[in-house]
Amino acid sequence: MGTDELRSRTDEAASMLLELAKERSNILLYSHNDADGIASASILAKSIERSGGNFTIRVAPGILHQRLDNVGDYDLVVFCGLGIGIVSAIGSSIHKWTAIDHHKSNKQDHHDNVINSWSFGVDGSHDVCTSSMAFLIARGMESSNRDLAWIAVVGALADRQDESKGRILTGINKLVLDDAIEAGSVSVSKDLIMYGRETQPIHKAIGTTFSPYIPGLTGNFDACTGLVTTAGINQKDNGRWRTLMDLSEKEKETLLNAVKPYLSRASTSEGLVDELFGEVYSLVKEYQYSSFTDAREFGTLLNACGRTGRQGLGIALCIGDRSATASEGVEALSQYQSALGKYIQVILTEHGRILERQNVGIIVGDGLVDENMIGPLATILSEVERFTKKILIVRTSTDESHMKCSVRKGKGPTADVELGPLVESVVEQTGGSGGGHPAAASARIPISRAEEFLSKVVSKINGDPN
Ligand SMILES: [Mn+2]
Repeated sequence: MGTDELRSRTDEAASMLLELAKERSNILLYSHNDADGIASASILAKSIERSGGNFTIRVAPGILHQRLDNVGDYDLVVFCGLGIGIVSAIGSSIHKWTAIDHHKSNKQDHHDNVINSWSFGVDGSHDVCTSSMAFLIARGMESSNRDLAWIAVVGALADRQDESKGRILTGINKLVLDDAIEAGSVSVSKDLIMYGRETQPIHKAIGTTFSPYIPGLTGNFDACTGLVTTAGINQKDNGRWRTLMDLSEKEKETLLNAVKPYLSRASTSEGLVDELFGEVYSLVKEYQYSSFTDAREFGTLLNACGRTGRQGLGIALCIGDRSATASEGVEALSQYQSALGKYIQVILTEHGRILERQNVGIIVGDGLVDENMIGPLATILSEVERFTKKILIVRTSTDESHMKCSVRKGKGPTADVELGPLVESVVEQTGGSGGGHPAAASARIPISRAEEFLSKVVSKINGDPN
């Protein structure tokens, strides 16, 4: 089992898709609403269209809460990254379907139609994501679809598959990256990795860097301005704000050295500095100095679209007419960033928002956090120093009498558990739905069972087998 077997399955899926597309079939792409899901649907949609087929895209907040109505009318349904539970959710309503995924489950590979990387022994946390699998299928349909590889690179980075040293892409993601480079759409270099590398004033780039979270600087633009000034770096050039891209190598080194002491305040500082410098991926066909040129920033943009109900915009940014959508994309991005910033500020300052239970931190987002935003919020909070050695649960209430929560491992050494399978097993006892990856999971639980769910998760994390 391994990459070759996985690839032969994606090749099989490619042949099926190609055949159906050539028959002008109607294909439904049913995708997760995160950046990886939007990227997957975009890649497959474009490939189907090029081969003559018709596609419809539907985007959902995950298998956890899917509405599988009116899916039987299509010749084929492709589920992208919707997670565990798909087989039972489908029942007998669809005659032809396939699913690609990289979520980790207790009951993997129980259906021939599910292509899940873990079933092939391929690490779905680092080496492959849904969009890189979608790209393998696209590439299998027609080798000329190689020009879509950049979209999968964006999906992989947005899914944080670049957590190895030097922030590199590995495994199948690396194969996809090589295709993107050969297609002339991505170039790789080494640089400071901060948010808005090409677009933001330097102090803003530091202040909006959430990965890693820099204590004292993230979210604190005044401190960032002070730091840049003290380091002797000019913030402006002829009245124009300089960006990280404009800095000389010497200035970048100076800046990194100035940031280092802040990182060492974090209890898990070791290795954090490494995360601020590494491979950066530029989308060379995009307008320079826009939010579209840095592949990580593009990924944030897709997440912003997905999490704020603008999935169509995200897809259009990947494969549609850019001129009509660019400014709308930038607007979505800024709303998304400011919502996250507000949530973090309230959570860290308002009494009662953080509950500590042994080595688990519970963040109460009820009445504050939009249910679609808790995934990205949990990811950012897991980088905050206070939670780095903990497992973090971010919860919020939904308007349909449910509690939705996202569970993350903090940066430091945490309890040795696999969160996706753990959440899945608790959901079996409490009702609701849930699952995910070893270091990131989510669930949706009837509000009446929420406390029971949380205490079961906490005790399992702390080693209680029941
Ligand atoms: Mn994914």
